[in-house]
Amino acid sequence: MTTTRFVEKWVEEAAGLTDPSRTVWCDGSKAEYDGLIESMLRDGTVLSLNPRTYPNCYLHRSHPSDVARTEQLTFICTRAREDAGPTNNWMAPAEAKARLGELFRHSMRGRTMYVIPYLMGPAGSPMSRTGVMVTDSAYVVASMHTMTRVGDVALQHMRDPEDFVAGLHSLGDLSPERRFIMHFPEERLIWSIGSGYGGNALLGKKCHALRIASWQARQEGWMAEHMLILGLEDPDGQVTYLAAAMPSASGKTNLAMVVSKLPGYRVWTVGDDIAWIYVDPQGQLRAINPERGFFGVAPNTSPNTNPNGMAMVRANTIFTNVALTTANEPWWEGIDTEPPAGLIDWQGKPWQSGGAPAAHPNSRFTVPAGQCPSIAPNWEEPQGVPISGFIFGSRRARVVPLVFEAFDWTHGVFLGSAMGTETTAAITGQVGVVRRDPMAMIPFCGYNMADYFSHWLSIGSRLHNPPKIFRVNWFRKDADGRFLWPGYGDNVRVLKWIVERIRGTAAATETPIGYVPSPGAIELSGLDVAPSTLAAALHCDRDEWFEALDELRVFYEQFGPRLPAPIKQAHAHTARQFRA
Ligand code: GTP
Ligand code: SPV
Ligand code: MN
Repeated sequence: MTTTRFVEKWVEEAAGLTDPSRTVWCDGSKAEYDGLIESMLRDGTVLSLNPRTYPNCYLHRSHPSDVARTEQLTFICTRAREDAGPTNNWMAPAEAKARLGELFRHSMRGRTMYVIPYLMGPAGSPMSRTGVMVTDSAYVVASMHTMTRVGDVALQHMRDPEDFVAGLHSLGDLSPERRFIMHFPEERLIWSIGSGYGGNALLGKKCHALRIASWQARQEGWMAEHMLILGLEDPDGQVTYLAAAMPSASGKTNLAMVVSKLPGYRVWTVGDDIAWIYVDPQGQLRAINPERGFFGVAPNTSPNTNPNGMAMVRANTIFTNVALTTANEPWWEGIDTEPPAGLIDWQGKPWQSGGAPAAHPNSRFTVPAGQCPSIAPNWEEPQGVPISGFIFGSRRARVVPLVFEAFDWTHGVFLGSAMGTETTAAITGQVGVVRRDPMAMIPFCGYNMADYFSHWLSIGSRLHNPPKIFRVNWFRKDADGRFLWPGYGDNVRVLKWIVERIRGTAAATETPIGYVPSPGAIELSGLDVAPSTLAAALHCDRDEWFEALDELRVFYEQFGPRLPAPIKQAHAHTARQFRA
């Protein structure tokens, strides 16, 4: 393995602190993956699924208190508190290191320390970045194999001997009392202890590719976003690439690989969770997917809602916290089959009908992206794909219409900053409460969110032809609590309108919140949705918006003078439009 003195020195320090019984350098090979699986089968960390119907697929049951991201235990540790901003937990770097140093001391005693050099982004891309993480969890190593590019390829992409994000991870004792996820963006360093769960433990993902990367992106003039990337192919074969930010468990994976219900249209998948986006020399935004796999939500994935998702998890997949059938197959709520007799729940106990869900609501699958039937042929293109439009989507039972378009870049940044959403099982805590989640980045922005808004505004001024920005909401409900819009495959009808707006051909009506599709502009052929239901889904209620704008004003106030003036002005302008 080619490594650098700086990498070796950092690994030695990690071993000095955690005191593992041995250190293994990972090469990312299939033999290594198979060996990890074998050892996890032996110690019960994973169970084998039906080798005939789910070849090379495994079930992992996590500790019952370690099933989702824990935002209250996640910190940004910058020298100055204001640089983390009011929406992040902050701790002084020295204090964080003192407190976690105690927890990490000897934490790997009797365990193996795996060293994982990983690359975020396609091989050969100038956008790709290297990380080196150490961990005492074989499950984390196997997951990193699927989610990132592990081994020599990572070290070969270092631009200088110190060019890597360092990540120290230990399961510790898995107690939430002794769990912390710490980020030191000024040192490109991550310390995470006490959790084996996805976003807390696969350090390449949220910790590196979003929190540390967003800090670097601001310094270097690019963007690290919680966005899917897709290409919509129209009946003429023309592909338009869009990137969409949606909060956790709010539809990115599903939209990224959606099978169109509109004949002639087809969606190509580039990424389902994170986009790294840069301005090319022509002033065009281009995006790469820094990941190599999908860590997707299992519940409600079915042959009807997400056929590509169902097809891709039939091999080489690790399922976490799903239920198990007597045929040794995975099962979850919303898979579209009745719960079979003899079902075992996510904690390994016989499932009781009428009781708690059999699969944990945040149960997930980890699968190589290349297995997705709709994976774009150019998904690993080093230059990325050109982005023609941005979508901000969230979960709102009320207030927010199915789709509308921003007036311009600045107004679109305002709409992104104004996003609110109902919380989901992807984070520990209450589900279904509305919170502010600008650009779906509230848990992932590694610096002051007011500066993040400024960064978005400044990117716009560097663009030759800024992408149009759209707001969507698949989750609006009627008075009886039923979804107004069928969602899933029918969302392509909305994507079609979006692409036609980008090309200047679709009809829209100007309203105080933006351009809303004119009656008839959204294709409803072959769909059992009455025009009046669509009108209700698109309706903008004056009183609801007044209330929402007021909540937003309170949210903005916490940023004080750091909030960029154009955002404040867009907010004030919208409120005035409603009054007029
Ligand atoms: P993270 O991986 O947590 O970042 O989430 P994500 O944004 O990729 O969410 P995902 O696509 O996995 O969707 C989460 C949940 O929302 C699943 O239960 C989906 O079935 C559901 N969902 C996705 N799209 C739609 C839709 O169009 N309509 C409705 N009603 N539900 C949807
Ligand atoms: C999310 O919560 O937004 C996820 C899952 O994508 S995790 O990687 O666990 O953060
Ligand atoms: Mn996510």
